[in-house]
Amino acid sequence: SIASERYRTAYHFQPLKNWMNDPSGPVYYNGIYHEFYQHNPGGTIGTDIVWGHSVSTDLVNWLRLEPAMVRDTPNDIKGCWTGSTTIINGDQPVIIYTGGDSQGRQVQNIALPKNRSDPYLREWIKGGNNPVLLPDGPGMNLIQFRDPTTGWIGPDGLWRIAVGAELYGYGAALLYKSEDFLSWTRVDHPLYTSNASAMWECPDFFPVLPGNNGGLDLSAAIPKGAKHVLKMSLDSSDKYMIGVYDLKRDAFVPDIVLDDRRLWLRIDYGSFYASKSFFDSKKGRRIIWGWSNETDSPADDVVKGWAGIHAIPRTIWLDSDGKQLLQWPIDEIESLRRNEINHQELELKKGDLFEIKGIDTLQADVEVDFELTSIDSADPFDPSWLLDVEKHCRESGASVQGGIGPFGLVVLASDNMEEHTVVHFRVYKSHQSYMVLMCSDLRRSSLRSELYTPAYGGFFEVDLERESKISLRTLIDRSAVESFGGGGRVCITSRVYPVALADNDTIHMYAFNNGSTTVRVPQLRAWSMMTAQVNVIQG
Ligand code: DQQ
Repeated sequence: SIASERYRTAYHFQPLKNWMNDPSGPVYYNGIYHEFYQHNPGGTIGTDIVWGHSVSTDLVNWLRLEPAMVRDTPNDIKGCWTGSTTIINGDQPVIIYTGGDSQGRQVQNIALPKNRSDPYLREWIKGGNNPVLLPDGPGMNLIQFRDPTTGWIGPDGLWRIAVGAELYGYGAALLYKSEDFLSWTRVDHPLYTSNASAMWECPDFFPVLPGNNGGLDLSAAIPKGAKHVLKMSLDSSDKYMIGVYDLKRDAFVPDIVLDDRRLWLRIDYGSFYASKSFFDSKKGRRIIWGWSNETDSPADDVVKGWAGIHAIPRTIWLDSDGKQLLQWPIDEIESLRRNEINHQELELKKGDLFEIKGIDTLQADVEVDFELTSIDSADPFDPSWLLDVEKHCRESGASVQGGIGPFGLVVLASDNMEEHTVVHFRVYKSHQSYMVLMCSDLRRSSLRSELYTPAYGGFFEVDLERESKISLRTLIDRSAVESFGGGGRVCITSRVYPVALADNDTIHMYAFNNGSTTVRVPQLRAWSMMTAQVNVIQG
């Protein structure tokens, strides 16, 4: 139906139609960015998965190619699942991916481009010696063994990869070694395992430098002061640990071990899963992609004819204190900005609602700084909130007045506010510092039923004596609301389906404050966002 087409995103990555889930094997090679994706070309549900393939020169506009791999061997007949691309011997791209084999096992397979001089690397040939890895060895589970990482070279000159698995029933990143990337042996210990959870999907392992947003190549020598990040997907969220890669033990050693996985840091606190990063040698940065699932019903997806988007690619790096990752939408996305509006020195007193006019409220990019006029009335922080931040967001929504906050943005709001999505902050005083709560509250986002409408939330720490501004950037793209708080300390991707949007009603956007402390807005900038060429039929 025409109405539901209005939910289709205009500048987030998605296929022309049908189902998409994980990003797989992103890579920059000879001037071209490749984005492969878990894709069901025949319908809007997540079955019969092949590797969809698109290429780009700017990570914004994408050209749709034929699938790079389909289910056509006994080693992947049940699905060509998630994997990674590695460039070996300086110039040879190799995909390693999971196949669901004819015996129902999960195995790892290899594929190589048929013709490296085809700039788009359209055709991929599966290795004659597939599968290169079987789920055998002590403690393994035949159906919990998948999503190999990009390879890296160890000090002994051998290749390594990690594979997500359940080892003796616990979440693990298994470690494998190879001389030629074709024949692999399992190292006698995992890269890392934790008995705080079961299966880890889509592990990702990469080096980062504190305070330096330049990315590091996985296979380069590890610079002094570098840390390593281990990311794993579980409980419908992407969690990560920061630590060091101990080369002697060939193992990841986290800085902090938290037995309760609810306390693990998250890449994104919203609808965001199965992310994968890659080193962009063109611009010397690390970029992370994640999948954002629909939160309407499978029947809605059939009507829409599509399901699943990828979040905006983000540069990812380590905060200067070494304690958490920061993420920011890649600069290229700013090429879609039009009609800048700019407000300066606004003041938001308790109860103020300031309408942001003059831009396309369905496709927008908003950057706003909130400056606190005082920090005296911050309410006390309760560490138990960290165990269930969504519950805390539900109990302290935009209408619940606090000492500092809630303040933030109201987006995709209908005329009478019957429908609206709120992205807001609250500031709390903890022992040594201040804790900022960021929520993306979808409970009033739509009048429709059968939607998943949580109040997502995450906390970050700020040194308010040093930095009295809290920034918010929100990218609005029809059914996607993707927000970056505190310069990318907390990211929340949300999916919303307002009736007013489908009905072509006027949609509003506001900045607001509902806390007792006045908040200044030294600067608020917003833009309309153009529609990108994303896998549409060219012409
Ligand atoms: N999706 C893939 C798996 C992976 C899961 C299958 C994560 O390889 O574990 O499409 O969303």
